Amino acid sequence: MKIGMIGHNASGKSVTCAVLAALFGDRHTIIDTPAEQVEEWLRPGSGVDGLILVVNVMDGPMPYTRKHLALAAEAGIQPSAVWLNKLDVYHHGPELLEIIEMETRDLMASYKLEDEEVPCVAGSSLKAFEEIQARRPGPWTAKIKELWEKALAYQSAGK
Ligand SMILES: Nc1nc2c(ncn2[C@@H]2O[C@H](COP(=O)(O)OP(=O)(O)OP(=O)(O)O)[C@@H](O)[C@H]2O)c(=O)[nH]1
Ligand SMILES: [Mg+2]
Repeated sequence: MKIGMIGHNASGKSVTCAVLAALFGDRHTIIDTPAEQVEEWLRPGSGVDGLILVVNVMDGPMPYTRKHLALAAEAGIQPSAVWLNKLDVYHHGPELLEIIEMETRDLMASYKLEDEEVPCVAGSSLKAFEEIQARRPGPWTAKIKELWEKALAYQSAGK
């Protein structure tokens, strides 16, 4: 499976990619570029099977979130999952988290991408990275595994 990382600058694509590569990289290829370079590979006929959209929970959707979803829609590639990242530094209530999720889904819908059924998981790639480095996978690693499993399940359901 060839999966691309999309999302605004500094949302955590590269850290997320590092964690996913450490956990699942033996069986899958993950494409990660700086936000500005996503348009170089997110094109029709790119051979990318799926996308993981990373959103920083402290910011919500940002300009490159929008731009990458527009590119995804043009390329006809549906995001396979949304990762609400940096939950470790998020100290607001669950209501605000729901609003960020809703805003992200609304944005996908505005580009005529599927929105309601797309799995959305909140967690922290940096914390997962630290757990893996320390060889002590824990709750943060479990969250990113959940993201990946849900993304693959959504994709294999033929979305
Ligand atoms: N607190 C916290 N920081 C994080 C987390 N994930 C990433 N970061 C930090 O956020 C910054 C940006 O992370 P990157 O992974 O480089 O972001 P990116 O989306 O690849 O950014 P571009 O390549 O510029 O588009 C780095 O300083 C990371 O260490 C997280 O879960 N929690
Ligand atoms: Mg990066």
